[in-house]
Amino acid sequence: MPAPRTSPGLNLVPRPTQFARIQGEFVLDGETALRVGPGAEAAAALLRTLLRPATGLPLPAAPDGRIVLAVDPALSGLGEEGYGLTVGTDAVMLRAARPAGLLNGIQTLRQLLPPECLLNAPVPGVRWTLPCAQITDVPRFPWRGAMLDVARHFQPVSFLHRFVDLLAFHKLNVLHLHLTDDQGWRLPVPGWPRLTEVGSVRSETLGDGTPHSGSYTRDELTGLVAHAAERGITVVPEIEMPGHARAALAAYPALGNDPTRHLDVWTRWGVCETTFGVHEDALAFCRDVLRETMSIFPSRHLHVGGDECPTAEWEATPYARERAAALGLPGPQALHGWFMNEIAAFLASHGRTAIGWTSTGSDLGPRFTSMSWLDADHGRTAADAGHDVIMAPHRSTYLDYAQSPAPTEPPAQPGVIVTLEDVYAFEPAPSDWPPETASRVLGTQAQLWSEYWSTPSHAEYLAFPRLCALAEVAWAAPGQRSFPDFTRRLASHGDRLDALGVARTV
Ligand code: TNX
Repeated sequence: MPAPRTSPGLNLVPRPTQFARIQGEFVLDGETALRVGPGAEAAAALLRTLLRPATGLPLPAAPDGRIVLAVDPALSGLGEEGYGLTVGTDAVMLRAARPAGLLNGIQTLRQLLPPECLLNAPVPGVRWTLPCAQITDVPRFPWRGAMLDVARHFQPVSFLHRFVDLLAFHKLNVLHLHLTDDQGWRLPVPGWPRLTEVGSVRSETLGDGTPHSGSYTRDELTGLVAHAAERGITVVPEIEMPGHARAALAAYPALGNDPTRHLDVWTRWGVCETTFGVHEDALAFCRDVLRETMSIFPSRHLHVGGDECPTAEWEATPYARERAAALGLPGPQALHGWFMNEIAAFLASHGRTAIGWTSTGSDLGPRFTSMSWLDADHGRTAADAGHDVIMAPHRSTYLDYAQSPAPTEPPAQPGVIVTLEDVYAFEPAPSDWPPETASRVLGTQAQLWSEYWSTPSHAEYLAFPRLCALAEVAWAAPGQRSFPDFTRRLASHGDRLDALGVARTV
C-alpha cells in the first residue's frame, strides 16, 4: 500500500456527469451518524457493510445524523440510477429519486475517501476525510455489464461475490453469468440430475489429462442474486441453446439428434457440431431448465444463447427435414430461428425477455433483445430492425483478448489485441445513427470468455483496468470522455484497485 493520503482528489471512475471540488473536507469519525430517510435503509446498510472492515466506524442511524441519505421521487431528473451528492464541511447530503441511485452514490463516497477505506482489515491511524464537492451524476445507459464465462472454467461462488463487488465499485449494474456451454454445465435442475453429475465434469482439456469440474447449488445462486441486488446489480443468467449444448447432451443424449450416440463433455474449444435436436423433447427440456432458472434469477432478461449453431445435424436427419417442411420453412437451417422463437415466446409468457447473441441482423424474432458481438454495424442492423440491443462487439469488449502485444502477456484468446484505449474509444450508439436506432441501444458490457484463463486472479488481470474504461463508456456521455483525462484519473484509481487487492499478475 502507498502511504496514507489524507486528501485525495476526486479522480472518480467512471467520470461523474457534473462535479465541482469545493474547498474543505468532511471528517468521518466514531461520532458520525446517518440520517436515513424512507427508502434509504438498504443504502445505509450497504454503506456500513462496505466501510466497516477498514474503518470500524459504526455509522449508527440518528435523526440528526450528519450524513443524510434520502430518496425523493421529485428528483426525477436523476432517473432510476442517478444521484446528487453534496459534501460540505458539516454535512453530507446524498439524494436520489430511487434507492438504486443511492447505491451508486455510496460507491462515489467510497472513491472519495482515502483508498485505505477499501482494505479488508482494520486500518488504524487514518483520518477518514471526504473532499468537499458537489456532484450530480446520471448514467448514460441502463445496461452496464460484464459477462463471466463460468462454463469453460468453473469459478468458486466466493469469486462471483467479489466480482459483483468490483462491478458495483465501477457503477456497473449487470453480471451476465454464462452458466452452460459445450465444455461444462454449472446449474442444478430438479429432475435432471445428470446435468451436474455428468455435464459439470470434463475429463481433460485439450489433452492435459486433468479433469475439470464444478457446479453451483441453488442456495449459492440465490445467495449471489441477493448479494448482487444489495449492490444494485442484476444477475442475468445464460443458458445456451440450441448450440453450445454438448455438456447437456453428454448427460442426456436423447436431447440431441441421435440418442444412440455417446458424447463426452467437450474437451476442445471452438464451435461444436453437436446441437440440441429440434424436437419436442429438447424444447420441453429447455423450458424445464428455464423454469428453474427463472425461479432463481428474477431478472427481466434471460439470455438463451443462440450463437454458433451448426445446422449440419438437422440437415442430415429426416425428422428435422420433415419438421421444417411441416412448418413451411425453407429448410432445416431455418429451424434455428423457429427453436429460438419458441423459447422467446415461452419466456414472454412468463413476463421475461429473451436475449440472444447475434452476429448478423439474424433470424431471431422481434421478441429478442440482441446482444451484438460481431461489430457495431451489426448492432445497428439489429437496432434498425426494431430490436433492443446490447452492444458487445468483440474488438472493443472481449477482455479475454490480450491487452497488449507484449510477449510477457499471459495466455489470452489469440488473434486480436484489445488495448485499454480500444475499449475507451468504443462508442455504443454513434451520433450519426438515426435517433430511433440509437435509442434502442440499452448499453454495453464486457466479455470474459474463459477458454484461456481458469483462475480468479487471471480473470482480474484481464478485466482490469480495461473494465474501468468500459464502465466509463457505459456511464458517461461521449462529449465527457477523454482518454488522457481518463488515464490521469486511472493513476489514482490504481491505488483503489490495489487496496481492493485486484490482481496485477495472473
Ligand atoms: C465466440 S461470440 C463465442 C464463444 C467463445 C468466444 C471466444 C460468441 C457469442 N460465442 O463461444 O468463447 O467466441 O472464443
